[in-house]
Amino acid sequence: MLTLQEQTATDELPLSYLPFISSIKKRGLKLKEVACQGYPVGWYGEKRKSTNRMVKVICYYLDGTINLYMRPIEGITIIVLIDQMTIASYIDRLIVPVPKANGTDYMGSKLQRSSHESNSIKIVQPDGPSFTLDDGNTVRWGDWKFHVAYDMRAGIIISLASMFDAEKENFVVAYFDAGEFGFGLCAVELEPSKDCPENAKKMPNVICIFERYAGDIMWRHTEDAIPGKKIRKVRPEVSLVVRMVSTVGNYDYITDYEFKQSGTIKVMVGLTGLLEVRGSIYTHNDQIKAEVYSTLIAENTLGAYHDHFFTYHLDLDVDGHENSFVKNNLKTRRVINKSSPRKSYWTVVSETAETESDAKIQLGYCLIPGGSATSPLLSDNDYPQIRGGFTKYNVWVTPYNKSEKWAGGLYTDQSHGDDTLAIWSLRDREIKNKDIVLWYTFGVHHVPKQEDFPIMPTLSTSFELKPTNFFQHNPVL
Ligand SMILES: [Cu+2]
Repeated sequence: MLTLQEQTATDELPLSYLPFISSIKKRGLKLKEVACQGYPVGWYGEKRKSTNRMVKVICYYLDGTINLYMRPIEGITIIVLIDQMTIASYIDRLIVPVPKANGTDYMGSKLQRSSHESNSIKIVQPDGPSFTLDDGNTVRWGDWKFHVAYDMRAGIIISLASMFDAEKENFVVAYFDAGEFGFGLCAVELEPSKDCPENAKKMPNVICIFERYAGDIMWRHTEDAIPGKKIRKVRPEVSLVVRMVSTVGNYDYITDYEFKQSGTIKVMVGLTGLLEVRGSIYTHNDQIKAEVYSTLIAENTLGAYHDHFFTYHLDLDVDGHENSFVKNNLKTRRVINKSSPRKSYWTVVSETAETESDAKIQLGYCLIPGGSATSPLLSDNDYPQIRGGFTKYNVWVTPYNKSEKWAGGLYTDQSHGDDTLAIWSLRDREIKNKDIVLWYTFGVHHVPKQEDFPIMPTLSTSFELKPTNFFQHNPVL
């Protein structure tokens, strides 16, 4: 991974590099208003296996805004060798107008307070939170108990999650992969009462835990069929959230694990921060004749189409190590003899996956509100797709293997895609009644829009792990 120290050193390198200084002068820009940022170089099919750790550096222009990402300085390609901390290649190809600073700033003092702005809101728990944190890692809340850990690459790791039931306990382990920068490494300090509500408890600096009540109903019923009685019972939907925020350059990722009283674990990722844009000669859509694979989101500013995929490593040990993966399909059954006045019914057809290839499922569009199960739009032989081969299917199941921890491979930076979930699965191993790992991938095809400029409203995607015929009754009761 790229360490923070390496990133800082890389970002400063061009500012004292003579050819770069003259490129800035040539563009009529002020050097003191320039800020640079390193990005992974990727892999595009080069045969030679590079042992050099390197990054590509892109520079931006401040001069009147704090939102540097909206003002890329185009036409310059800088490659930095990290271990040597030197500029290995420098090319100044062409001059493109730098997008305007006007209207890009997001600091409060520069913005006029709108009269429509809403009053402040507070969530209070006069008796304090109802969860406890033992040894700094074990959370107990209602019938739930789980362990929260921090990992440099994965960020939050939830393990040994169990929900007390007279007979059953439910165990879960999850990892989050962010191989080039590290989600944990990029975790940022949370701002009280804003990143997390006022009733949140913070584990040192970066993880917060809080009870969420958003005014929703978990369960209710009014019973008036019993003569002389009027019964009403309502339970508010209160859940427990474990949250971390990672800032990777321009993007901010919010990761939530939400534990519900119904036994469900909801996993959510929110994308916000600032879009990565390219400078362009275009100021109006009419001028664009060639394919730009982008939206013109402001004058001289193109927001490129791109994807975000998130893969969760769910090492589920439900009631022990030996687990199987069962696909449930809903099928229409037609009534052919005259056994019923009805013409059709529908039923559930279950099949247990024997090997890894049986368990690959393309969900297409998932109906979980706020969630998306996206399929890749790139061709299978495209290099980013080879490296991210695990995005091809939304669901994969593998037998547990200690070395198969990260869907994108142990070493992601400049990887050639030879150590991914897609490759391991080619062995088509047996997964029935085994210690299995469920991999779930979801994502978004991000088509930038004008409203993503100059700051991006949070875009959330999620999935739920919901108990199904696991508890003998609704644990809410
Ligand atoms: Cu995006």
